Formats: sequence, structure tokens, C-alpha cells
Amino acid sequence: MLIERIEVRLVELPLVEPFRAAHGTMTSRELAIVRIDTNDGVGWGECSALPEPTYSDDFAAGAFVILDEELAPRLVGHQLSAGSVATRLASVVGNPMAKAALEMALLDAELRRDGLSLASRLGVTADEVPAGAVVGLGPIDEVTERVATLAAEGFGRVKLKIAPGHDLDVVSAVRTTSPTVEVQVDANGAYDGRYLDLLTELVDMGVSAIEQPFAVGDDGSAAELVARGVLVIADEAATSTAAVERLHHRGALSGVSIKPARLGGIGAAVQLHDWSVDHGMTATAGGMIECGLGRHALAAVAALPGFVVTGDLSPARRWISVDPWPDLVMGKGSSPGTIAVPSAPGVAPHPDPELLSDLTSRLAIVKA
Ligand code: OSB
Ligand code: MG
Repeated sequence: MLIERIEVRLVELPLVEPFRAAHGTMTSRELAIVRIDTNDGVGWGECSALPEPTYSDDFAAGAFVILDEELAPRLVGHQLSAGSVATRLASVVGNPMAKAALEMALLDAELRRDGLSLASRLGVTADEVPAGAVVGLGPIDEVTERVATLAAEGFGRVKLKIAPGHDLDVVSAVRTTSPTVEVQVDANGAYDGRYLDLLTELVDMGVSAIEQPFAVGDDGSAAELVARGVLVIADEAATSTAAVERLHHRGALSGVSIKPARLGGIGAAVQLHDWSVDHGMTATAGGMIECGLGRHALAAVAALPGFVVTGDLSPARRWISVDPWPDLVMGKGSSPGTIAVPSAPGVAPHPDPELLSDLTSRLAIVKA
């Protein structure tokens, strides 16, 4: 497809509640969005970088600039397919989340042209995926109440954010108040080797998986926890299939959270998924507080057969209260706790143009 024009925007979407994790608090969802106009239709892509560079070094306003000044100019005027975007952008170091947005937009345009859904393009056969929700750090009574509400909505799994001093008591309370809900925890790297016994205790309480317990690079502590039989899921450390392969050789993970944004796109996410299936690695689909656009993409990816552990796939409205994109549909399938795999052509439906323009804080247009 010939890329004629790329629109880059920064939007600010209000949140249902602040999102608190060991790396910081997010009070509104600043996001970078791209729209690609081709000779054969339009596509939209989400850059899921957070407002601040606290989870990875990508951040929304930085992504806006790199998209506008460096990445979009490398695409406009060229004849490209979604599968060739990563190669075309490879001379720019890093910035996986900005690159992922451009790949998603071109994929969206391509799929619409071909009348295909993302799921069908990926060879997905499932038509629904179990939903999982994430609960941030907070006072114990707020966390237990939030988990109870989510359980009543049908979520069968929650991932609780933990940090030193906010772990045993909160997990114990949730296990008591919502005993049938599967509990995973995510530390965003907040622990070190001194906490091995505490983390093992969480598993004894019934926690099914611990995501990124230690800082990226602390492979020794991770390997010790894996050796204790704990399902240790790499998130921040899983930046590429090669990085996961190295962690695997060191015994420093037993599962991996696959996030298309962090890996540089849907193509890279599928590659890591396939690698995980081949190597018996437990895979789970990771969220980035995406808006409806990114959540649609995640729902198709999460329906791949290698995702054996319920991931962060909840409707966008779990976090985002005003969203220009239509949301995923939950609870219409075989059980209230499932999300329908999107089946319409493209990655996601198009946004509401008025709402999108109302929520836009910066707009740039790149032409050939
Ligand atoms: O560490 O998994 C994480 C969201 C943004 C950045 C990092 C993480 C998260 C989540 C997913 O926990 C929450 C969600 O998308 O519902
Ligand atoms: Mg995580």
C-alpha cells in the first residue's frame, strides 16, 4: 500500500480511578495515536506508551515526537505492507511502542482492504477469551471491594499490584473475601533477593503467578524463585524473543507476559507466542491500559492457543472512562467472564471523530 499521509496525535483520556503500581501513579491516560492514509484506505494505530517513562523508557509525549519527526517520515511516500514496517523502521533504535502504533495502523488498513478481521489473519479459531482484570495498589479495604465488584461482573482472575509492605495482608484479605477468584500478583520489579521467602509465602496463600518480582537484570533472584516451583512471569524483562530466550537459558522465568506494544508490534508478539508454544513456556497476554483500539488488538492476539494463563484482557472501560473507540464486548458468550474476539474487518472499529478531536492535545501531519 502506498502511504500518503500520517496523522500523529496525543490524546488525554480520563480514568475511572487512578492506576497505582510500584513504578508510580497514573491519573489520566495520555496516549499517542496514529492514523495512516494509504492509496487503498485508512488505518488507526495505538502507541500504548504510558504518560511517564516509569515502566519502560517509552512515554506518550516522547512517542508523539519520535513518531512525528523520525518514524512517520520514514514511511510516507513508500509502498509498504504491515509485515515490512518493522524492517523499514529498524534503523531507529528502540521506541518499540511508537513503532508498534505504525504497524497496527497499516495492518488495520490492510485488513479492511481485504475484508478480514485481525483474528482471522492470525489464524485464531476461538471466538472468546477469558477476561482478567488488574487492581492497583491501594488500602486493603479498597482492594478487596474492587476485587469483589470485578468478581460480580464475571472476572475469574485478578492481578493485584504488590510492593514491599503491600503484599501478604492484601493477598490474604482478597483470598478471604473473594475465595473463588484466581489471584496473580505483579510487583513491577519492586523486590530483591531478601524477599524470596515472602514471595513464596504468597504462593502458599494461593497466588497462581508472580509477575516481574525483581528488577530487570536480577536474574539470580528470579532463578531462585523459579527453582522453588513458582510461576515467575517476565514482563519488563521480556523485551524481545531473544531476551526471553536468554532468561530461559538462565532459568530466570517460567512464564512470559506478551505485550505487543513492549515488543514492537503484533508481528513481534506473535513471534514470541510461537516461540513460547515451541519451548513449553507459559504465556499470558499483557495489557497496557490501552483504549478500545489497543484492547481490540489485544483480544485477537490473546485468543491465540499458546495463551494458557488468563491475562490482562478486560474491556478498556475497566480503566478509561471516556474513549473515542468502541469497547470490547464482555459477557455475551458462553460465560459472563469472557470477552468476544472481535470479528469485524480491521483491527478495531473506527473512533468517534468528534470525541477524538475533543480529547486531542497535540496533532501533527506528516506528508510525502
Ligand atoms: O506491569 O503489567 C504491567 C499497565 C501498564 C503498564 C504496565 C502494566 C500494566 C498492567 C495492565 O498491569 C493493566 C491493564 O492493562 O489492565
Ligand atoms: Mg506487569
